Amino acid sequence: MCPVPTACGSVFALAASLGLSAFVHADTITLSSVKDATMIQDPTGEWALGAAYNFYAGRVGENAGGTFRRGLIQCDCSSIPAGSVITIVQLKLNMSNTQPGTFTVGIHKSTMDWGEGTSFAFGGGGAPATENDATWNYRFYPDVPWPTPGGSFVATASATKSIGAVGWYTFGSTYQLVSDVQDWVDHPETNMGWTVKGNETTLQSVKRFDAREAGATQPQLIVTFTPPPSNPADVNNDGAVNALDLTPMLAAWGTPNAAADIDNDGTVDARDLAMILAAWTG
Ligand SMILES: [Ca+2]
Ligand SMILES: [Ca+2]
Ligand SMILES: [Ca+2]
Repeated sequence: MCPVPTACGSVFALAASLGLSAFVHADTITLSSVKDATMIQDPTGEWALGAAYNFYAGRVGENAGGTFRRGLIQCDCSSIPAGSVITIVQLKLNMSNTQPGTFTVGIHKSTMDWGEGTSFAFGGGGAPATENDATWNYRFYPDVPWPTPGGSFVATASATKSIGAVGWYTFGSTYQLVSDVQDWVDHPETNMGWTVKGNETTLQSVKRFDAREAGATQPQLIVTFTPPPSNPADVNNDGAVNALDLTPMLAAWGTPNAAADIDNDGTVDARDLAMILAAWTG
């Protein structure tokens, strides 16, 4: 409760004139995967699952050679406004097929870009790799190999989860998952997604997860963030204060239009126009 209402009103008006938001609010959005794939361990890196309904993480059984699978997943964070502060990050994956057994699966920040081709198979053995598929040996088949077969990622997982029976699993929020997404919002060119690494010791530890191609059960990245404070003089809210803001202001001249009433005094007039000119960014 404000003891002196007029003083508080002035503070709010001042805050508005300085471009400060009177209320800090958080937004939450759910992003889906924009590409996902499986690195299937084989000596030549010829097998892939770029367009499959699933990706895999862990070690397959002896009959399948006891080899490893590692998932790759990337979400597009560009709908989070630049300058936002990320506060909560959760990655939800639907694990849809498994042998009995509970194993730890880790989400590791990928450090190099990779591709998703059109290879398709129902099983974890994969199909012959197509152009730009990520495979065990290539980040873009058949021309660009990984420096080390099996992908490039941060050794320490950003989040881990103990995964047993089929169902939805939520990774995070952890400090490192938040840090990964903050980094991608601040430097979008560094977003290479995550490598999903399962247990690589025990036979038949492999877990099958639904990829973006699965539709409703595809990965979900849930991000809560505080957007940067908006500038009240930016009437059309496009990030700049310029002539484009004058048009809606003049159209609202003499009215109580909230967007164009920059000093919040109940009418759109010359004082609001002066504030636009003072905040002009071009
Ligand atoms: Ca895919
Ligand atoms: Ca504007
Ligand atoms: Ca006004």
